[in-house]
Amino acid sequence: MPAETNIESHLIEKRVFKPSAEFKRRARISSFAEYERMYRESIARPEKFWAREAKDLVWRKKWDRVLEWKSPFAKWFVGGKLNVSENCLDQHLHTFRRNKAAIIWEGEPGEKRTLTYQQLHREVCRFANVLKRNNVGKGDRVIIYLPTIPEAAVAMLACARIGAVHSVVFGGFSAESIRERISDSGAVALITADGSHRRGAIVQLKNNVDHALSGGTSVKRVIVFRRAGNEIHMEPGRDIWWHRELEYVEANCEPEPLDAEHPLYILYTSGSTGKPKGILHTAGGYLVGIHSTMKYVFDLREDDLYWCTADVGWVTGHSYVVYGPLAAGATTFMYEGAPNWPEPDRFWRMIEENRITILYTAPTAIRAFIRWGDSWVKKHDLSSLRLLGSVGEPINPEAWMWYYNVIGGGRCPIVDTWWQTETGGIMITPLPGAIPTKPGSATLPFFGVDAAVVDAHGAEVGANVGGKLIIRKPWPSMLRTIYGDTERFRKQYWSEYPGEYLTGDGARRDKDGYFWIVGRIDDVLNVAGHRLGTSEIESALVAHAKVAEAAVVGRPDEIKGQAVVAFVTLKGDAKPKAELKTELRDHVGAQIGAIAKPDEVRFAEALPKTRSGKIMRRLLKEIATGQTVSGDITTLEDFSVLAKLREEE
Ligand code: 7RM
Repeated sequence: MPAETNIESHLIEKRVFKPSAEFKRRARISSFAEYERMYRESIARPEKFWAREAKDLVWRKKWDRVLEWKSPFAKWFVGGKLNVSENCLDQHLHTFRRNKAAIIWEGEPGEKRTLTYQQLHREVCRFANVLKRNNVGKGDRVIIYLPTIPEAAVAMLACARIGAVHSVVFGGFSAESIRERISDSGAVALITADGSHRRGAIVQLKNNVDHALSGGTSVKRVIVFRRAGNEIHMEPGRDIWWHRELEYVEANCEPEPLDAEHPLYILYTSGSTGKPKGILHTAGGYLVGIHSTMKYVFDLREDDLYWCTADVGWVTGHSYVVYGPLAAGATTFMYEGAPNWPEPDRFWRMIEENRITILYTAPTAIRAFIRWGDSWVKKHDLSSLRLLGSVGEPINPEAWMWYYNVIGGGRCPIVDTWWQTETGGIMITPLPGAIPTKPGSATLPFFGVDAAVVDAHGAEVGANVGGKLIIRKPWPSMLRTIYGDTERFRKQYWSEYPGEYLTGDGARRDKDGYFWIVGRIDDVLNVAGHRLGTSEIESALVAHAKVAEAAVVGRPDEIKGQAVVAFVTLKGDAKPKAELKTELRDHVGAQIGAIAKPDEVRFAEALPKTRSGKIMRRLLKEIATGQTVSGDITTLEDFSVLAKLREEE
């Protein structure tokens, strides 16, 4: 294959970790052979496979057809009726789970709350009645702008109960982002809090909402939960208090039976250009996909205490903090605040105190923990953990090893789960009792997922050749469209390889068929005719003892086409000296080869990231080329990072 079409790979990882006998003994899928058999069957007869999975849920009316596929439009469980909130709540009330903890929550200042399934059900019913009382009905869009508190789950489930469509906006986003999402979705109501706690300070949520709504929008009602107690303005005729409203409502609210294809939520995800895309998910297929991955990937047991550290404003918070665990009848742990508040051992303290058994977090957090030092971890007993998960970015092999040894005590399998807002649920992942893991690889596709790496013509590439990651068959939790923009939906995801879903990620498969995600296709570098993914160079840098984090981007270069620019943050005591730059260049040269050696190394105090922790390479590219930063930056977590990077130019 010519170099222009394929991404090259130079960093080959050789370590393999087999599931332990101990883990296999109790696992749902406990051998590779069993995974293979089920996978093959799920690809050969997907409708049969998914119908079986769907039977785990409660349906008010059984579907007539499992799938109707008129590419690129899929309908799953056609003719079926169900209610997502009924599946997450009511079904458990007829079982011993009635008094089981559904949510165990900790606020950043340290308050603790536990809601049993019975209690959560009651809160959701009452709040659903509050929505109804305020003229929110089936099909109406509702913006949820809340911190990661139980009320976020209550609000989401209450919408699902009456068939309203929620759109959660990250608590860290600005007034402008809220305004944009209201206008795109045509939301009639907004649910928020006075404020939220973050690193000891109060985020002025309600104040942001006031700015977003000034000048008028489609929002007629703002329901405000009192969380932080900060003083706020209440607009007469528009704003009402959550706790006051509860005084007027009953605790009975029957779940509305909804078509399987009824919209459940819209979640906005930033595009590199233009406005954010409103990814639309629908009730039936989504819940089937989420429930199935929850069960197999996390190998859930009834007595697990499961903690996914994601904010509810990210798709991971939707699928694996709220809907997945609750549909499975699990206990989901929620935490409102920052991982280093009041000190960098906050996570480990909560794991020890609550005896958390499953931890699902992001590489960005893992790299921060490494930087803060092992002593914070060592202070705590983490022996309750039995399974670890990673999501959001490629996990650098060195970070994987640290996670495995220092957090997992060499005892816990790691599930590195690849998926997207668009896919709704996990797509490529190890099954912890069945699939041997390799540090840095998301391993193999989940059941029913027909993933492939292809060249420019759509032909599958050979082992260790990079290309574009696509999904060749529809799956239940797939996005249905971009809200209000079907043309963009077609163009963005389905036009390059007609009938097949374009993920936008670059990847390769190794000789065992394992997938290695090398980053976004837009970020791939072209250095003297060699196409290099960002993740390998970054992983080589992160493997250096003094490096905490690295982001690699291309800068136009007359001779090479693109020059490699590396932005590097250092660990605690390392000094940003000129000699270290040379050392890092040579280190990459030795690890990968001369072609990948950064032409320029820049030390940074921090890298620009989204609220879910993804490095925004697009901004770094603009900085590296001396351009002004343009395009959508509404998802940037900390604007001061950008200012500092500019100063250092
Ligand atoms: C769940 C989520 C999606 C993008 C995706 C990838 C990257 C996510 C992994 C990963 C390598 C992983 N949704 N990504 N998980 N890359 N390994 N395990 O993150 O819509 O916010 O982002 O994130 O580039 O396309 S998302």
